[in-house]
Amino acid sequence: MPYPESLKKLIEKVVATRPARVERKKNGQEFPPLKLEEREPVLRNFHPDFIEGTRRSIKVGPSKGYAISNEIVDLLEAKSRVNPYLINLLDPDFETDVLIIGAGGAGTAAALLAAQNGAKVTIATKLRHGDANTMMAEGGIQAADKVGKDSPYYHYLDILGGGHFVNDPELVYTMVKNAPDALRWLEGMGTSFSKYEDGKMKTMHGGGTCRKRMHYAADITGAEIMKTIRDESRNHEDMINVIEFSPAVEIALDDQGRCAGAVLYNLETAEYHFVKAKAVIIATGGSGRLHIQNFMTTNHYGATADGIVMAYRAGVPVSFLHTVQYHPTGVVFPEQAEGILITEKFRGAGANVLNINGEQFVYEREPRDVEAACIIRECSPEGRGNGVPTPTGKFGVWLDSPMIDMLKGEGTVRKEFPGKHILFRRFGIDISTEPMLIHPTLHYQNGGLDINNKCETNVPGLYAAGEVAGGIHGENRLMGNSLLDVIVFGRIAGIQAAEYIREHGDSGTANLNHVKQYNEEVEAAEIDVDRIAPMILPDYSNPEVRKKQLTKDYFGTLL
Ligand code: MEZ
Repeated sequence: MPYPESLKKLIEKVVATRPARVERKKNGQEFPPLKLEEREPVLRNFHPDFIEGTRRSIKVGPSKGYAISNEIVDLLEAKSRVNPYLINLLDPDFETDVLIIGAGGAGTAAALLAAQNGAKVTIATKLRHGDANTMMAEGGIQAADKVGKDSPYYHYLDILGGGHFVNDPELVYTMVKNAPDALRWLEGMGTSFSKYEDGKMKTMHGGGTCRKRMHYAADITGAEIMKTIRDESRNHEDMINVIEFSPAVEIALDDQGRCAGAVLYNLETAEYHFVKAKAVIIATGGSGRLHIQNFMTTNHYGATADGIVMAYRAGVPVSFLHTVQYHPTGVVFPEQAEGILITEKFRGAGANVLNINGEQFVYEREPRDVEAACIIRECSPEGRGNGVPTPTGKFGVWLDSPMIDMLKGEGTVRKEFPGKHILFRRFGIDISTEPMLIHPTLHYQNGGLDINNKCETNVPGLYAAGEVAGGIHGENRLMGNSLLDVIVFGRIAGIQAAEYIREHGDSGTANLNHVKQYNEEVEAAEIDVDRIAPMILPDYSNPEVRKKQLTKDYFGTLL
């Protein structure tokens, strides 16, 4: 749907202020970033993490007492999908060395390295291989690879600053140190990064970075990386077997408390299967599809926190889940594309963020949580009330993409942002001449399962990598560090799981005793036990229709 007349009228205000804003930028006169002491009150008053009543303490399990989003607690305080007394684990349907749960960036990188280190791998995935947030990541991957101009030291400091200095320093150190190598690994396998004519990789700034170290493949970096590593895993079919449409629903342990495999649910046949494994890597990604606080999301349909639920029941604590990342720029109009990510790279390339009067109100490269809070403040009636109303009564602000062509030459938007240019063109909007209407959108699970820098959890033989793990990004992740995280820690998890197997051999007889105990703990805590988890897929059906579908009459009308 193109912009209606009401929005076209408001765009005139953006056009009116544009020449002066472009001129200021060309002269290096940036809108002033907030001082550290100015950030805090905006976050406290406008970031969704701080809204009263949106978190509660978990009543059961290893992180009992920890207050996190209600939507995640609902899943942790739920019963298993399977009856642990009825599932037979003595006769496995599949056996493997390493079972990897999740087939996005972290899972696939882990598979490649586990196989390279001699392990037979089975990947079990909810949807298809590559249906994951990695595929949807746009803007880039950070790596301090410019000797003399940048160093992992500066990258480390940026990450700590962005994460409010509470990140796990060992994990941050491991990630930045391995970043240049991870980039070389991807390039060596054929990932096609954007380059200058002389072959040097293009790099950009992201919010909160002191150096240009964001490497990218136009605005489809995640898809390019995912395609490369998925293809590479297909080249090793003798070592890597992929089971699609089969999400894991419970981890199995052996009599010594070691990880021994997982129960899968076949979405096509509705049957349960047991995969016996010597080690398991959880790489199930995040939880955007829980729509925390009813936010729209950038995430793929399978992002429902399944890995957290399963590992938590098996005894793995969680941390940093009290913060959630809302990406500052998600589509708010046209509504058909609601929530879809508009990469931070637009702001890195110079696009201003503007209110209903066409005025800039925030420096465009604040760390994500600060940028998102400033946009919410601008839109909200309790804040400044300067949001742009959409035809259905939502609010957003403008992201002035046409500035980029004025700053960097005509055709830049089309060339550097082909994904978004095509998307908006489908709706009759040309983002090289018209701004985009945006609002913060639920993007990333900052926290997750506790791991160390070998991706080990506290359960022997159970590893976690990627968005499902917590600690690396502290309370706020910076752009380009999630693609890096999945590659660096995916690779480490693969290597470590293969090594664990060499040392420990086969797992013992598998059981679901921990699930029985967890169900009992949930009952003892007198929690309303109607809910079951993992969720597997979000349910967008109308609740009224859903209720009706359960009645005999409804089936009568269909027959
Ligand atoms: O790391 C991200 O989340 C990222 C690169 C997103 C984006 O804005 O493109």
